[in-house]
Amino acid sequence: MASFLLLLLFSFMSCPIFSSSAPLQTTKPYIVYMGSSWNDQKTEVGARIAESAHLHLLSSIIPSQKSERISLIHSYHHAFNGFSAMLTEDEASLLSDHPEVLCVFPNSVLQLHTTRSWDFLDAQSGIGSRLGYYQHHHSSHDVIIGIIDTGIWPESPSFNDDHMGQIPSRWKGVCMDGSDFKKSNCNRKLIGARYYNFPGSPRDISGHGTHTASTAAGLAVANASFYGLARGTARGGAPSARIASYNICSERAGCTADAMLKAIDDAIEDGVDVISISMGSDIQLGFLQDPVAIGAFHAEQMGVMVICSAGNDGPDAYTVSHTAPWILTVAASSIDRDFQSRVMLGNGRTIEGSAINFSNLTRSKMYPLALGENVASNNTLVSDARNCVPGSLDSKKASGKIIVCVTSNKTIWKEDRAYAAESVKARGLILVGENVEGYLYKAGSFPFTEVEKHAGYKIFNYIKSSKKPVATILPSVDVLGIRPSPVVASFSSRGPGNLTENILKPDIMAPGVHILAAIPPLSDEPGLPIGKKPSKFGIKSGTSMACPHVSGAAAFIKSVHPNWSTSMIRSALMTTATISNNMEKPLTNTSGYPASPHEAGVGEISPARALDPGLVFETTEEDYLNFLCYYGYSETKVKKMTKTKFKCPKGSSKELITSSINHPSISVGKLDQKHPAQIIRRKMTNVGSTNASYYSRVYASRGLTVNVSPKKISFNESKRKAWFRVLFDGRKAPKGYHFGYVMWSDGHHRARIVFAVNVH
Ligand SMILES: *[C@@H]1O[C@H](CO)[C@@H](O)[C@H](O)[C@H]1NC(C)=O
Ligand SMILES: *[C@@H]1O[C@H](CO)[C@@H](O)[C@H](O)[C@H]1NC(C)=O
Ligand SMILES: *[C@@H]1O[C@H](CO)[C@@H](O)[C@H](O)[C@H]1NC(C)=O
Ligand SMILES: *[C@@H]1O[C@H](CO)[C@@H](O)[C@H](O)[C@H]1NC(C)=O
Ligand SMILES: *[C@@H]1O[C@H](CO)[C@@H](O)[C@H](O)[C@H]1NC(C)=O
Ligand SMILES: *[C@@H]1O[C@H](CO)[C@@H](O)[C@H](O)[C@H]1NC(C)=O
Ligand SMILES: *[C@@H]1O[C@H](CO)[C@@H](O)[C@H](O)[C@H]1NC(C)=O
Ligand SMILES: *[C@@H]1O[C@H](CO)[C@@H](O)[C@H](O)[C@H]1NC(C)=O
Ligand SMILES: *[C@@H]1O[C@H](CO)[C@@H](O)[C@H](O)[C@H]1NC(C)=O
Ligand SMILES: CC(=O)N[C@H]1CO[C@H](CO)[C@@H](O)[C@@H]1O
Repeated sequence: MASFLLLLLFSFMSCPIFSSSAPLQTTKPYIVYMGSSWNDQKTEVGARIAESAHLHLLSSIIPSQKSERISLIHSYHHAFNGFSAMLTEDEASLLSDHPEVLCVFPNSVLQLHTTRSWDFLDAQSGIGSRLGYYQHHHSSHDVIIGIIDTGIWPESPSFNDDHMGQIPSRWKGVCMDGSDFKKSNCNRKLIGARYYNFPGSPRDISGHGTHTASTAAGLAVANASFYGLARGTARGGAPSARIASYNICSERAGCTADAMLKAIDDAIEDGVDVISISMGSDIQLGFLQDPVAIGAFHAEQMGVMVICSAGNDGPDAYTVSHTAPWILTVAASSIDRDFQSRVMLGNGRTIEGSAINFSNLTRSKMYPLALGENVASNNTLVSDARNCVPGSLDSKKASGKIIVCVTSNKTIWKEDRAYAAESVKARGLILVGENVEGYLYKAGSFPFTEVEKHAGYKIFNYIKSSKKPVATILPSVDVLGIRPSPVVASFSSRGPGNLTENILKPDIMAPGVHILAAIPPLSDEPGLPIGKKPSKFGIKSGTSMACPHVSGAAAFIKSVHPNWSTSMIRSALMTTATISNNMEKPLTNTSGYPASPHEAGVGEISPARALDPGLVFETTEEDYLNFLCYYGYSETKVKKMTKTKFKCPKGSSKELITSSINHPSISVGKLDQKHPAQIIRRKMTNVGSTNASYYSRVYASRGLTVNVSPKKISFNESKRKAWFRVLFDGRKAPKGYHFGYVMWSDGHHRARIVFAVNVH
């Protein structure tokens, strides 16, 4: 057993694994992480001392004849200590063995968590419509949200600063000049703007950062729409909060890990309360090789809450990113709005489809209807033409017709199918099949719609039975009250976490399908109808869009409860999340099955209820340090991450992670069927009425025995905190994951602790 454990730990303890192949002399950017910052004075002098220490360390590694290479790309010294620099593989390897260094890993490019090409369609954000009370709750307390993203479009009406008071005096951030961006572009709403990749600017031209910032904290803008679609008031989750924008992306370099670390370090020093990150790495290597996990750890230490998107790699399991327990990880759901575009057939039948298009076709004129395979170009595979594979259609045959294609070949994106039809001058395109990508394509002026399989059969039958089949595609309209909703988006990344199954991930779910928010009014934004001016609002989908909903909600709670710690706010959001949809049924995924916590986390956010959770689970820095020990990092490394005295608990093992953190959810990655029960402890803090009595109830799937003790807990003036234990017994349970929750209620408040237990 001992040797097995050792092996297991070894494979995780070492940071990056350097290949022992021939030494490479070419250099590339590396990040050198050195733990907690000792620069307490926060002065210019302190910064210079830190930088010279970093240079000194570099010069001890880089040979003197290469001294021109002794320079830093970034120096991190506010909340944590480290730097990035150009190194050879050998130098990186040498540095990683240096006693002052925790980890060395190559710089990497992070992916934005919108669905493909930042281009989706979408609707009024759920938070806007559901949280009308935000308007009545313009709390005076100032909360600052840092958005680490692609920058911002400062002229958007969402960032207007009318009615905003003076910038809080604790704010230490800056507004940087950059190309097409002046200091004066900042105001009392957008109070800070930085960028990190050169040449660059705080200005957003991709639309991603503007969209996420306005979703988190955009001012209410009446009559916003995407060319008439999704018309309504666009409003951020915390419309009274301030925004600080950190652009870590550039067209040339992408969004880089070294800039991410620098932005987190700056944001903490500048004085933000919440950091919202809608991007991540494709691969998860380890908590101390992940720039977001490292930065967020130190942010949490300094009382700054970090909220991240789960990623868009669903619906496969083990795809969720940002799995560190100190990060709030957000899955994406649909909202109760959809966009429909009807097909009218020559036989008078109408068929419902989903699309966003701004075509000029009308009800009164029909166009010839043809299957893709019937307009195939010579020497092409029938199956390719049937699928509208680009290049498979003949413009002589297809021109002027509405084409019908299937989606049996899943490797082709709908954008490409639409392009295939449009480029052969087809009059429109009807796609038949399931919307596997989970978002709608913005077809601009091209008549385009998607229909379900059974509707497709009606079209096929009509074409077969008619000599001259004709049809038209009617305009898109937005449809409200879609049931069921919310539904877990198919693209939303799924748990369990790839690094450890003893923390439940994702944490929580929020709207991320077809979200309407501010964008730069640029003519290259997809979906622009012919002859229209670029829109100031756009529709996008992705967990990128879900994350800022939670960031806004967290800022809102912070504004009402300024003294609450990050863990109290996280707990309040998690224990009050809802697990039922607008049909009063359990949440589902797009296949119609109940959504598991590996899909939806603890459920959909419910910010209004999170204001008054009754009970909260508080975590400490020590919880997270213990977690790192249990995960397998050496005490030498973990000690460097804190300024307080710390020792790893004796007998560290991954099994102990579940109970090492007072997390508001429970995940038991392995419950042995042959062994006696496992007991998990949690500690609650009463933040509701002083004299309150809470009773527990358990909801668990059949076979798994779950017992809570005590069953009743009474709080009073002198007793504000209480422990309870949850016993899991899997001896009668079938193998595999079991889900459920413990609910504590005093008749008024309800705190739900969701659990996932894997019986082996
Ligand atoms: C909303 O905007 C449209 C044009 O986009 C305009 O026709 C309409 O009058 C506006 N409605 C309100 C209430 O301002
Ligand atoms: C998950 O972990 C396995 C091995 O531990 C690795 O091969 C795989 O690439 C990881 N997946 C992701 C998405 O990081
Ligand atoms: C929905 O959940 C069911 C049951 O867990 C699963 O089989 C199915 O693959 C899921 N569908 C999606 C789209 O995730
Ligand atoms: C509709 O738009 C197409 C271009 O997409 C144009 O060629 C056609 O003339 C327009 N028809 C009408 C009736 O405006
Ligand atoms: C395709 O084949 C037909 C008949 O064999 C021929 O008339 C037509 O010119 C061909 N088209 C192209 C683009 O080669
Ligand atoms: C799907 O389309 C691609 C071309 O984009 C083709 O290479 C592939 O063979 C097709 N797959 C199937 C199953 O037809
Ligand atoms: C919140 O914190 C401030 C300063 O730390 C303190 O003065 C105030 O009493 C606290 N409020 C509550 C409700 O605890
Ligand atoms: C709580 O109960 C105690 C004893 O019953 C009472 O003295 C006290 O006033 C109560 N506190 C509140 C806030 O109701
Ligand atoms: C508070 O509750 C504890 C434990 O239930 C009890 O021992 C104590 O006497 C109570 N204190 C007051 C002031 O009611
Ligand atoms: C929103 C919108 O403009 N939708 C258009 C979709 O296509 C139909 C015709 O096929 C138009 O009539 C709609 O106006």
